[in-house]
Amino acid sequence: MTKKSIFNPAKPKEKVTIAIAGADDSVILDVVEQALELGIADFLLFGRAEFIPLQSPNIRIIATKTEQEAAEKAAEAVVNKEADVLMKGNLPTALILKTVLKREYQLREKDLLSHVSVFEIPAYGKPLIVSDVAMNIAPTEKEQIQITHNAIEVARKLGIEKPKVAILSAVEKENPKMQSSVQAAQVAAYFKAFPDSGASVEGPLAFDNAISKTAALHKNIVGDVAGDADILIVPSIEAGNILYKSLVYFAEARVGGIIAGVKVPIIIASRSDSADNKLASLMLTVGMIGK
Ligand code: COD
Repeated sequence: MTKKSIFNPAKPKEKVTIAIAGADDSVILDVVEQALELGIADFLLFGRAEFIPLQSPNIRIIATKTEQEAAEKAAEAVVNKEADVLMKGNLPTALILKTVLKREYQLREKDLLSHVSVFEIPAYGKPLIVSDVAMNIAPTEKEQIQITHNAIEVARKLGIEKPKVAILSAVEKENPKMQSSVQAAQVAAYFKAFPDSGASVEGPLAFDNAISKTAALHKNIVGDVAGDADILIVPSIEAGNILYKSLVYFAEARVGGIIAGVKVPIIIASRSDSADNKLASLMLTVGMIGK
């Protein structure tokens, strides 16, 4: 981990308490032990107690019988302010998302919640934010606009003052036969007419033109964003999920994942993510608290 890493924040002024839904998992327990060693958090661990063989004055284990019960009790812990952060452990993403969306918990802050991934990729000189790879399945134009707003807000909290946002498709010119390219143009047009958005938004852009100046110049694409994006907005969960996993498996990326648009910090890492990437999600979230 480099000193400048976004996953290596200063210790929070006050220690936070993290409620983990589905802590009965060896990778999650590894993350908990590392976080305890770093002294960055206390934990409430929800899951099958017989699979949580940890003892520490900084953790409390709450035995639950089903994944549903673990998700609900952990969510209730943040709702009741016994914990500051909710983290998904070893249970399906859709289950924790459905729980978070329950109206009685009143955890929604924005009309649309979205998943935001923050990558550190050795081959890219700065953090790269990608959304939405895990929550909104096939966003409409209106939803993609809110996903973009949510991602811009996260970028700001990370200190990127005027983020450069690429709305991705497979091409850089609108093609009426390719819906994602038409929608990308509409989303980009919306932001161009919205000068207070605090971001430069362009689309459609293909992936290479968004992140490589050489590729952009080769196609004579000029503009703030082309080749230098801070944020990539993907057209669908499938495209986003494949990009996420390609970056992790082929490009040695570290990644942290959170839900944006909610009142409390929520950490959602993929179940197959390594302990290191789950710890990255935790550090990212702790680093953004209070910003
Ligand atoms: N933001 C705010 N409200 C929402 C959102 C959202 N993103 N999604 C749904 N809602 C609201 C709806 O307006 C409605 O009031 C209520 O929640 C239920 O809506 P449904 O029936 O469409 O939603 P669910 O509960 O069936 O599904 C919501 C999920 C987020 C679970 C669903 O979209 C989903 O399964 N997403 C993919 C999750 C996944 O499998 N990820 C894995 C990839 S790693």
